[in-house]
Amino acid sequence: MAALAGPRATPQSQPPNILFLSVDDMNDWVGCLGGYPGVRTPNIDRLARRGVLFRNAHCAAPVCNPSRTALLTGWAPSRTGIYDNEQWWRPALADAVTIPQYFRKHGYSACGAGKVFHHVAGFNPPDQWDDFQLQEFDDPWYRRPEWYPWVKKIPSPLGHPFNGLENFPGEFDWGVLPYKEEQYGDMRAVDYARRFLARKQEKPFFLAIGLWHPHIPMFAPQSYFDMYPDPAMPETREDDLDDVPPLGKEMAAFRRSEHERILKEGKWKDAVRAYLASISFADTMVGYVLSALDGSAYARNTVIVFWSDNGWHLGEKQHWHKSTLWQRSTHVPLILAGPGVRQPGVDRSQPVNLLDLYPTLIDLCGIPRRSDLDGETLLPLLRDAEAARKPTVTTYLAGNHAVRDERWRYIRYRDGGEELYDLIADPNEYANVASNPRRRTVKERLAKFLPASSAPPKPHREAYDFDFATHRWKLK
Ligand SMILES: [Ca+2]
Repeated sequence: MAALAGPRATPQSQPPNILFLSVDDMNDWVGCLGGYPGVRTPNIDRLARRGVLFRNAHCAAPVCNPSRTALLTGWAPSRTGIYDNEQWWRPALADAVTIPQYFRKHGYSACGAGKVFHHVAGFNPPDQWDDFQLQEFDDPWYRRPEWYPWVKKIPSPLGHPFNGLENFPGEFDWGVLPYKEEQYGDMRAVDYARRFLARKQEKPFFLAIGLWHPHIPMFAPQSYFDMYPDPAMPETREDDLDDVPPLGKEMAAFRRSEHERILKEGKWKDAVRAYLASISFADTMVGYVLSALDGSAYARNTVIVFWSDNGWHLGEKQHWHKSTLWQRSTHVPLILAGPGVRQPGVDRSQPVNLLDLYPTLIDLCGIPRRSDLDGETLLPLLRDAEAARKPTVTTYLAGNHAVRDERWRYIRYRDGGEELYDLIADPNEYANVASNPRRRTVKERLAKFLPASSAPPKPHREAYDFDFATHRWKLK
């Protein structure tokens, strides 16, 4: 009967599976990206050597929901009007066909665990997936029941807040939980990947494993803190915001009180250490998932995508968190490995965007292209390390954009305020040279890539009644 079988029946021509593996709020403090000398990320670094590391990758938006919505719908924030964490994308974008939905239409199964879409109730509709295991949190005692209805609240464990900061925002805690590594929430997503990859899969699969770390709260076992007994502090300048226009200052001032409190209480180094510990913890989780894949029947025929949804400030520009248009917030780790990835181990430094992943995965898996996606396939760059790329755009809130090429970052805010940085001469973006007449042509060239228009923001959550049990939204 073998002679009757079509070409797709032979193992060689099986469309590749996808392992879509993500971390949250991981900036470029990753060994292979060189953002923080001394950080320990052996598993991510190993993946970068066996695949292609994009050294100049940026998110579509510098905060969880708009970044993930853009990546998974393939549509830029300026098109969708999804700009912040308060906007449910699903009721607002009735026509969206996300990556998991599109792959299911074309013969794939789509399964996942952890944080893939934004983690609050209503952002991860169950109809996206054949199977999904919801995010398990390390701090259920802080979680608001209406946002996390699947989480069982438990009494706060002895010793919290673990950072010693009373009356600090509960989610922004850090320290060592009285748990073993196996009891951390991200291990449940790892377990899911292990079980999934050990089973016989009837269809090619899209497996999304979304790790929480190094997102706050930055909890990790003691051994990860022990890796960084006396961490070097990020470089900062007191007068860094002096040449930043008003809307940039406003973005930097978001949650400023937390920065001030961290400084006042002498906790800056502690928090840097916790972030490093959380990065290394995430790296261990990445290693577990990759080992599960390597030991499975799918090791040879699975495309691996590793990404972070946005970066993270640790006091640079007097700011913590993300939600800015600077390199700290927009620059993310991105690695592709597996079938179709040529010149492995050769880094790419052309500007790319998480929006480019949707069309890239379509091309790597040979399913029909979509003409309505805002990203651009990375296939030419995966085949030829020298392929040219256009500058790429990150948007934060309506009408504010950063355009990044191989050397420059040009920011334009909705009121016309501008910044321009030469990342080669000034990697920390200290000197805004936007008003330098000698740089006018650079600005004009990059300004051509600004979105022509900005969709009005979609409604915030308070505009809806939402029922978690049925996953239905109704505009009030
Ligand atoms: Ca995030």
